[in-house]
Amino acid sequence: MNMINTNLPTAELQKLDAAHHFHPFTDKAGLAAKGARVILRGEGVWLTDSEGHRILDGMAGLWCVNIGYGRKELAAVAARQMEELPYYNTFFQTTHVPAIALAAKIAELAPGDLNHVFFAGSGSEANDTNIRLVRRYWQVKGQPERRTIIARWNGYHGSTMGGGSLGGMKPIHAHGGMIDGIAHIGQPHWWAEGGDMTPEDFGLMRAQELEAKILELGADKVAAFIGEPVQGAGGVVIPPSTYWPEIQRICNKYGILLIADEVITGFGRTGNWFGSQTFGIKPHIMTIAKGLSSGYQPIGGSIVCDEVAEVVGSGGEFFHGYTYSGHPVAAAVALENLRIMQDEGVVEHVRDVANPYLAERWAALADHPLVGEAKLVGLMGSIALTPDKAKRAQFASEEGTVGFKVRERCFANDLIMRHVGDRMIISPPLVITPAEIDVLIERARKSLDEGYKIIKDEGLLVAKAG
Ligand code: PXG
Repeated sequence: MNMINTNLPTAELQKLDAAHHFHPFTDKAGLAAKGARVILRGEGVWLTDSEGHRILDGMAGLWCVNIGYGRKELAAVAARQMEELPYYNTFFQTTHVPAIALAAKIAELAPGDLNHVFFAGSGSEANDTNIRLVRRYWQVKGQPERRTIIARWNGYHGSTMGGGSLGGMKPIHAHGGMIDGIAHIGQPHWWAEGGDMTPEDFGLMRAQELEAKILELGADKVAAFIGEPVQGAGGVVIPPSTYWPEIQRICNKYGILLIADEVITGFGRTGNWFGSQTFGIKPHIMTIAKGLSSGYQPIGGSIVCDEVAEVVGSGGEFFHGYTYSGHPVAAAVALENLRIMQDEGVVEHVRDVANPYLAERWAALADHPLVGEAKLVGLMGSIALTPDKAKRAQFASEEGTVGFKVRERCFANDLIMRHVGDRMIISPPLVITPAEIDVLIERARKSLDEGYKIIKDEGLLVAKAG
């Protein structure tokens, strides 16, 4: 098959897929036995698969298709750019118009003095850039010992060796190890780990782990702290209100660089252009990707503040970069995506229309017998499934067993709502309308009802001891 042939029967596509396509984060043998779902096309918040199902994409692809599928303006810009200049690099004292224009636009949108953009092809690459950038910063400042980066358990920063090491996902560390000079502290996940504390006290306590870790390592050894304003892949963990102000205070106190990983929270997801604005964070560096191009092209980057850019820039050549840093087609498409977001008021739509409408309906799901809490910020939400709400109990079954069963019902009901362990998560395209939110909620409730029945019938509605 050397052309894209969508007329092949599903079973044949699945067979070829199983034979030759090695999927990310997938049990290869398990998928081969079952067959992958084949997605053919998208329009707005809707996907169509090879069996003709019309699926509401409650995850915006992988948290990225912020302006929705099928925007022809982006295809037109890509075609035009490919004809004019499909590729040129930004090494060797060279530049091109799409990279210039996109960097300037990002600097205009980013808060404060985040004025300098180092481009990458993805969020993982951008975080690898950040590791080298903050270590180089301290070298140029004459403190080369300052190289450890502190991150959080259950954070996600990508799956390259650098990004995977910054992330706090033990199964990723287990496959191939970690790079050196990374340390982890606890996450601000009150529902799962807060015990008898109030969310505010717990948030403060978790933030203070940063100070304890800095003192343990020695402040003169610590380069930076990195965190997602809201943990996405970790299960949409919205931190208590006390958390980020305390993290900021500690970073300021010890002069530690603060990196906000905005790969998911950037470009409107939380109802502001950046999650840092929603949570009052003032980072030195932001990691961006995903919503930058609404996923229409692979592009990411690091937005760097004046001081860090000046220091690193004063140290001679910075030995870092990617063939596709500032790729002209990706940059042109990202620029058009941002133009649409601004012209159509997509961030305002999230803040003034979609979030208020969804917030009310999402919160109402907490009435469901299987649901402990239903949280939402902007258009990223999570539901904690539990056998006992009052105790915030976990299930006795292996973590994720129940979540997987509910996700299977979502798939059967043509809703993409993911599970992370026993949490259900959503992150729909930012352009979702109130009528589409009604469909999302209706399908989510139906899936929870069906899942609840299955879980009861299978004897899984049992709390873990302790
Ligand atoms: N940082 C954050 C906060 C992310 O969410 C990355 C970095 C890495 O970006 P790239 O473009 O290299 O993938 C991400 C990516 C999931 C899932 O299962 C989440 C991501 C990627 C793949 C799966 O929720 N986030």
